Amino acid sequence: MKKNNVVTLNQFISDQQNKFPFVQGNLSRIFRDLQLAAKMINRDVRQAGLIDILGNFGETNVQGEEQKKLDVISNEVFMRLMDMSGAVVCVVSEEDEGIHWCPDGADAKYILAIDPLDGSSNIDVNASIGSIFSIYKRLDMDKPVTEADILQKGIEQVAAGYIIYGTATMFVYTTGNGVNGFTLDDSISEFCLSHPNIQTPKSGKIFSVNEGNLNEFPQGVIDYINWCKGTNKEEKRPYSARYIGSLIADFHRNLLKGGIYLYPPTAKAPNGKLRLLYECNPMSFLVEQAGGKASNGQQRIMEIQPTEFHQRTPIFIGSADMVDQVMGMM
Ligand code: AHM
Ligand code: MG
Repeated sequence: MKKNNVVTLNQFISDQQNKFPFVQGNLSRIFRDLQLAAKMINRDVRQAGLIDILGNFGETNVQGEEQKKLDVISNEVFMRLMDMSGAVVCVVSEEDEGIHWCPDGADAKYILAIDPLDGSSNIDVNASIGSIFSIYKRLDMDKPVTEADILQKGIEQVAAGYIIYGTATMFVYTTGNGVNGFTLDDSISEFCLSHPNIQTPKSGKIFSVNEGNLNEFPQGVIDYINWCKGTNKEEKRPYSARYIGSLIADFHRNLLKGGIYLYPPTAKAPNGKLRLLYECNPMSFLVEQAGGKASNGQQRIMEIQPTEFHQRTPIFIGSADMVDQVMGMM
């Protein structure tokens, strides 16, 4: 990219599309709608401190967790835009129990999975949060969509990404051709290419985990965390502990700087906390495209066969050497 040469996300997507003339443009349409959703949610997140939309919505979602108002709003924004897009047959969301069918999408070929607002317990304390998305192709255009179309392995993802509402708002995505990051320029309301071809460092010095649960982790994970804290000048240990408790914020930092994010199984949550479809698969696609790795402790996250929409999985994700190290110790 030439200096001072501004490339907007729309321009970037249309350039990509021109490289593949057989592409019909439906994916580009979804990306335009995702961008619009991102801008609308960004506006609401930025105003959250000013207008009375902070706090609990008073309902619990299907996971038994309290919903915040902004979770509900973000979910509705995504659904509304996908309903209008005509390029998506259905949406599954962390906030909804079942499948949301898009009225104009019966003949569409794509399926969208979303976590509309992740890390929502951080809204009240003004820490970074984000939206995560993952796109699959339906299995057979001549057959009706069933659960099997949605329960595809992560390796089948066509695209995945997240929007981080941090000090700046960024749209980071992959279609299997590397990872690119775009920062929202508020003055022109456009996402502009700021992080082309993101590669995560092979190793890093940051480990991100909720250490409050340490005593409940498998012994190998406890050993790894103690190893991270041990002293070894050559290996640049002790590493730094950094944990916001907002997956996208922790992931994004580690992606750029090098590091590992761990959500191991605990006694209370033997399958970990994070959801395979809405959180782990999209983040794994991104990290692998950036040169990193993601595992559940036994296998590559993207090779897990999902059996339920809201399935959870333990996850170890980040710089390749760090994921290998914890795997070796488990
Ligand atoms: P959410 O989908 O309900 O927001 O939960 C997911 C969040 C992640 O963003 C974060 O990494 C994790 O939960 C933190 O969990 P814990 O508070 O158990 O450490
Ligand atoms: Mg979430």
